[in-house]
Amino acid sequence: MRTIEECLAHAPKRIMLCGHKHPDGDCVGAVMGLYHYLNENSSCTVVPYLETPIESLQFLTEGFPFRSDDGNGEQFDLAIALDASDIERITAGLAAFQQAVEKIVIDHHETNTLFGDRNHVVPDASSTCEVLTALMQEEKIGTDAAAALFTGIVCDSGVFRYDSTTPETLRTAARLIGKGIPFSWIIEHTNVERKYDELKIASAIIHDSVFLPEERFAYAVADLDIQEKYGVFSKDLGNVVTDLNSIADTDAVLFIYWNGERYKGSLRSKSAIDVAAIAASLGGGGHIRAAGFDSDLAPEEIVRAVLEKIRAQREERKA
Ligand SMILES: [Mn+2]
Repeated sequence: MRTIEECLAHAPKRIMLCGHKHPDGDCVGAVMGLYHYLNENSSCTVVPYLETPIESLQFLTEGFPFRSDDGNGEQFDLAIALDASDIERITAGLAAFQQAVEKIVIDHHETNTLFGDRNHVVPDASSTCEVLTALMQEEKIGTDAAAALFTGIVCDSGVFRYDSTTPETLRTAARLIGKGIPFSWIIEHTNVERKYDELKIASAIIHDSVFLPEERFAYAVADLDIQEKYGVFSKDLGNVVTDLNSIADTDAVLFIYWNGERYKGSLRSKSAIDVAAIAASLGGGGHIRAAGFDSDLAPEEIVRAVLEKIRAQREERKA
């Protein structure tokens, strides 16, 4: 696929867009970015499906009619799934996606299962928003679309710090900045600012974290007790793993938190360790430098399993 306009080859009248559960900046940015692009440049009815995003991303959805149900009974000529590596990852709009006449998948996850009739997956791209922008005609991108797409790129590239950032990522971001978007506000609001209570619980979790210098590894656990003590729950703990990853002399970090049903593990690495492989071995997935999984194991067992995998990767590298 070379252009978004190719998606419209069968002249759809009703289009639905969807992303994945617990939508991150790239997911919300892609769904809303494509929503604005199609709305402004086609005569189609476009319905974005998204779970309600976290507060720092709500500036992208506020005032726009997105839907969070599964869309059962809704008929669409075309469905486009964005940033979802697997159909199992779709929640909002899932039924509408499955019932659609034509299904297209646009993504950047190497692990994408290619569940569309047409699949456009670029595993080397920093973000789905980068993939999507490349498919758009620059002159047709308005400021609302540009702000959404830029948000996705900065969120998934860690503001251009991850090695998924390429010259093309920066060129794409530059073109979007050229649309006159408040780019420094977007970076600050989505990647720097934190709620006071979130910062307090993060400090407490880091205070009790464990750093193993000889393993170049650190981990922390947020069980239900600490979440209740601070009144901050799993969906607002997303930054803690980034805090852990800022510890010097670590190659990989692990943050384990109770999400109300199970423990979730969130992994980050700076170099040397492929955390996507570790997450996959524990039933999850993600990228080389950022990955996650759900687990029925106790936190100490999760730590043990992850440490074993890290050691194995080091051994393999030496061999
Ligand atoms: Mn993404």
